[in-house]
Amino acid sequence: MSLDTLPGIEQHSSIWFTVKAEDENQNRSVLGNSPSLDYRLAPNDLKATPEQVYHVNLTWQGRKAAGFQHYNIYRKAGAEPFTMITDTVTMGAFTDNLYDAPDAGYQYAVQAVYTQGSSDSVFSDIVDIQRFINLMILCQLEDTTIYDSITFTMQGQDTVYSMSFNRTTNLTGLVMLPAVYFGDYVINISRSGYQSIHDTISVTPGNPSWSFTLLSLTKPRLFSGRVHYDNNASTPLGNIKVYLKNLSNTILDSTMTISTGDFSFSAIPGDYRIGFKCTKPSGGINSIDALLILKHFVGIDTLKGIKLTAADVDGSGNINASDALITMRRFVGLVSTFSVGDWIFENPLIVLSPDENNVLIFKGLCTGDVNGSYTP
Ligand SMILES: [Ca+2]
Ligand SMILES: [Ca+2]
Repeated sequence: MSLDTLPGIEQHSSIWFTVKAEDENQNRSVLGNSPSLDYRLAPNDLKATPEQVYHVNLTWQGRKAAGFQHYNIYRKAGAEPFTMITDTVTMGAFTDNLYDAPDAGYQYAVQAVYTQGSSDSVFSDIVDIQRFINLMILCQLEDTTIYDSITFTMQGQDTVYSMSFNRTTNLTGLVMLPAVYFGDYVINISRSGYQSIHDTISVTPGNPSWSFTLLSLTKPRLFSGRVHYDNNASTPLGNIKVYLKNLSNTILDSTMTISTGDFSFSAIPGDYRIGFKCTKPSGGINSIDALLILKHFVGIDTLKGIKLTAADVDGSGNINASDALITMRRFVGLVSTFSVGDWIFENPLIVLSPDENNVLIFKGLCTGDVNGSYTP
């Protein structure tokens, strides 16, 4: 029989039993001896529900019998034994905070404590708490197998754990980070002489290992370019001289374009400018160019880019009727040169980085040929 089903049992803390025998003629014996037991009603229906990352909500049915004092609540993580986490709860609910506890399968037990002793325990299902992963991050350096002295920082973007890590690698380049909370992290990896990595990574349950390679800033890289005339056909400008310059305009290297207008330099990453020298004859200058320059001056039309530069044939720094007039005079042969020279080229800032190998395109144009009518 189940004591819990006896009517009114909850008001009692002890129960006595006695036996009286009865035969088929309904003759009854005297009462037998009368043993008793302490009755300590146990809680039941314990439910454990994870909530908001690191909480577990516990609820149970508290059928308190007489003499009830409080509940004892126990917790076990994985294969560890149960340990008591509180003995002050008197209602049928409790929220456990696992913020600082490791990931594990957690199980709970609750027992009611009475003046005469404790009830049996009721157990919850196991609640799996998974928030962290052990990360292994390999930081490598280009062109070597010794990866020491790399600075690695990682900053969590969440507001739950907001973890941050700061490490310097040894020869292996390995950064081992235990118990990293799942989420997005900003990472910075740097070492003197190498291009820093600034990135965001998402730490997820399936991604325990990452690797990054810092590229050398002292290793020469191939820089490729192509130069063409700024006409509709984009005519390649072959056999013209190309200079690699630093930002102080010092020539560092020079080469010649091939027939396709292509050229290349090998240089360490940094900021550069490219200069061109073209000895091809000028061409394409006529009255249409002079008119376009005049239209630009009066605001009817607008020249852009290198064509705008090509319109300032007197090098005054602005474009006006004087440029149009000089262009016309050149066309009709009254002058044979421009003070600024016959050729102009684009001259953008070149940022040579270790990880980009794009072919940069440059345009050239004859001074005064603002409609790009020439085919050199
Ligand atoms: Ca001018
Ligand atoms: Ca022209």
